[in-house]
Amino acid sequence: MRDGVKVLQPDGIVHTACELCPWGCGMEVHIAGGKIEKVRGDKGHPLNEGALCPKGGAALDVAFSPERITYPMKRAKSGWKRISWDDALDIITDKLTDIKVRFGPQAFAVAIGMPILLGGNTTVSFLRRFCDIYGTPNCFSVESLCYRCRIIAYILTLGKFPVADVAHARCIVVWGNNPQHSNFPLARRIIKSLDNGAKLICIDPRRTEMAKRADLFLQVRPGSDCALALSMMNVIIEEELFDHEFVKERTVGFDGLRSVAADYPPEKAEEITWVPAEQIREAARLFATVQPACIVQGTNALDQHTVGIQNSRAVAILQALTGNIDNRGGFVTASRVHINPIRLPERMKGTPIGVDQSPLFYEVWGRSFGEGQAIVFLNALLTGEPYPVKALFVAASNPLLTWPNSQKVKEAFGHLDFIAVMDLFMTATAEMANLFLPAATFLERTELCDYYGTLHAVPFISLRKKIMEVGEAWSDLRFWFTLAHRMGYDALFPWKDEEDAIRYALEPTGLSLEDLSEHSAGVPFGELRIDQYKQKGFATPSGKVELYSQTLKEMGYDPVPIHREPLESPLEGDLAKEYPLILTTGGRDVNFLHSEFRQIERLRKKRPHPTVQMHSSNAREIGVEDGDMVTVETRIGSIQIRAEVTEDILPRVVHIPHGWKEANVNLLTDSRPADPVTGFPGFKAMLCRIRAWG
Ligand SMILES: Nc1nc2c(c(=O)[nH]1)N[C@H]1C(S)=C(S)[C@@H](COP(=O)(O)OP(=O)(O)OC[C@H]3O[C@@H](n4cnc5c(=O)[nH]c(N)nc54)[C@H](O)[C@@H]3O)O[C@H]1N2
Ligand SMILES: Nc1nc2c(c(=O)[nH]1)N[C@H]1C(S)=C(S)[C@@H](COP(=O)(O)OP(=O)(O)OC[C@H]3O[C@@H](n4cnc5c(=O)[nH]c(N)nc54)[C@H](O)[C@@H]3O)O[C@H]1N2
Ligand code: SF4
Ligand SMILES: [Mo]
Repeated sequence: MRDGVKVLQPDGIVHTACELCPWGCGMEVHIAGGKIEKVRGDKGHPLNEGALCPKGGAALDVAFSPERITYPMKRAKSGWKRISWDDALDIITDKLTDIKVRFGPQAFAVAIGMPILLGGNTTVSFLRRFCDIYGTPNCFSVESLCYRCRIIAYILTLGKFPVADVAHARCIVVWGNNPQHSNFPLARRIIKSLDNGAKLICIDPRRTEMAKRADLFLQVRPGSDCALALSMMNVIIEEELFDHEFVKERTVGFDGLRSVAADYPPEKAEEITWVPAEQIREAARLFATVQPACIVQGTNALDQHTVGIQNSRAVAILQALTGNIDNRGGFVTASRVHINPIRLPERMKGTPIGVDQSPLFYEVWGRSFGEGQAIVFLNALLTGEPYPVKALFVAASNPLLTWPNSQKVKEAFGHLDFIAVMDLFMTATAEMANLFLPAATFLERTELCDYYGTLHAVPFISLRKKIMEVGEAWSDLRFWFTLAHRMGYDALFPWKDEEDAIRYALEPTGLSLEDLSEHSAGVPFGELRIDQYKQKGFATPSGKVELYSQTLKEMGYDPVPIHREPLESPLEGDLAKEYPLILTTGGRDVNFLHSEFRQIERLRKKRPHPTVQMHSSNAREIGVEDGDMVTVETRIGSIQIRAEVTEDILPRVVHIPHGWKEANVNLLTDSRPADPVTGFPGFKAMLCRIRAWG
């Protein structure tokens, strides 16, 4: 243990939920002699059944890292100056008060990162409540580039957001997803099903661990998935393999879909996708005939494209064509606990920045998601339009490395008068800040975790427990509560601490904080909603699955998925003459989360440096060998990075992970909105060129 640690729980084993990535595995924390000794996977937990990934295993290395900053600091003339929490709160309260008077509350914005967005709703919802009361609509988060696209697409198609029930499927399609690295509890469940005889189709430009186990591996060109999905529909419709009764009774727009799919026979799709026509046929037949079947869609690999919404719609449509909706082994939703609403009814005065450009990103049929588009926000900072934004609070995020076009992010942030960052470490973003606030790790906070089960089709609710305090680090929630009280919002923030707030949230559930504390693996809650549509139909305007979307049509978007090339395409225009390679970015590494954990020796030594993965044929062309330094260039920028020469990536495609300060791939990416519906950037299919170093 490091200095300044105060253990708050008695000797023994405390059960909690890991939060070093978005999945919330059950974790045991072993305490002996007043010291935290080790962490282990919780065997009784339905998600991870006793296992932890390397990050989870290194939880104490993270919490006790000597590089963690555990006191507030303000920017001084040279470097940083340690200050007290009282002073830090004074600085930010004065700033917020001043901004509101001089520019209006909308001139204050917040950027929320993954650790608190998915760290349990009791944190992020209270933060948004604070913004509601202060009066700014300008909350942004990584949802501007992650998973909201898929949620919107599934809602537009199915009226809800189901997940793949891999545990009961006989055929599983893993599409743009590398779960051994990005979702280790899911990978375990898929492997279990495969061991029980389920068939596996993998669709990825890289031969991943999962692809190596697949019955069929479709090595697709990045950015062409929509054409592939349409071609699979073409085969399923032509060969009459679809679920006729479901399609007739439960869907609208089949004729429109059929005529679009007719344009994508496998031979034509082969030219677009680079997947052999015969493999497309085989995949379509396998998916439509081995039942039940489900598609596990990566969390962003299909979304960060020109056809982001259409890719996700195509996945939902394939599920519907084969009648794999609300069934075991298909697409299912799980009931979610109904806690007391934390947002205020009169939330969001004014429209967040970016909503005019992407209205569906904000709201679908009155279901509001309540955030602006971060990428458009960058333009607002640079131009002062539609109005000036003066201060930014960065809560658990590192946009300087994780948002597209880092140079532009830096310039845009340079226009701000004031930046506060709440984080565990000194990040690239924090280096630009005026104020640094020390955050608590998940081992240092109490939090309600009510949706991890929903995401995994294993419904349960659990409690993350505060096990210790480290230095002067505060939980994000404690900070927002204290700030609310400082700002005079006591009446609307009546809770004295996290536990008090969670008790309030839990009221309608019939569960108490004590119930949750006692149940090591969380409390199973609710159930999978099997056959739900038979009682309730679908929550779309037509009450049916919308193969053809009138909503999209009326807003000027494609009503049926149609393939459109990426903003930079090897098949259209002249850019490929100068930049002949396709760049996909951000494939996950199980040892890291985005830009995190590079300072954790135990994890770093497993992958000491970033690499650009390229096919041996492309490496040979430029005289590069495995381990050589190369320069990668796009229209946006260039970086130096080590080459990793492999046979496991599609020729002409290269891959670079994100989150590495020493070779930041987002210096190469474009922040133009790629998907017109959501404004998502095109992280997964740009054009680049590579040359040997020197
Ligand atoms: N260890 C770890 N786990 C994480 C994260 C992390 O940073 N580290 N991040 C979390 C978050 S926030 C997210 S969003 C998820 C992301 O999770 P996923 O979206 O599932 O990301 P990956 O697991 O890297 O899988 C993406 C796969 O898609 C492939 N791919 C790239 N471009 C294309 C394309 O155009 N078409 C197709 N079909 N495939 C393509 C890549 O080669 C890669 O194998 O992971 C979560 N889990
Ligand atoms: N090129 C490219 N870029 C990408 C992607 C890609 O695929 N390609 N993927 C995108 C995706 S899907 C996502 S979700 C984003 C993620 O983007 P971010 O959320 O910005 O990613 P992180 O690097 O995880 O930043 C989280 C920060 O929070 C800090 N932190 C950890 N725990 C806590 C806590 O409890 N409280 C506080 N206050 N701070 C904490 C960490 O130290 C870290 O600095 O990246 C995106 N960027
Ligand atoms: S996958 Fe790893 S980091 Fe993510 S919650 Fe589970 S143990 Fe923690
Ligand atoms: Mo993400």
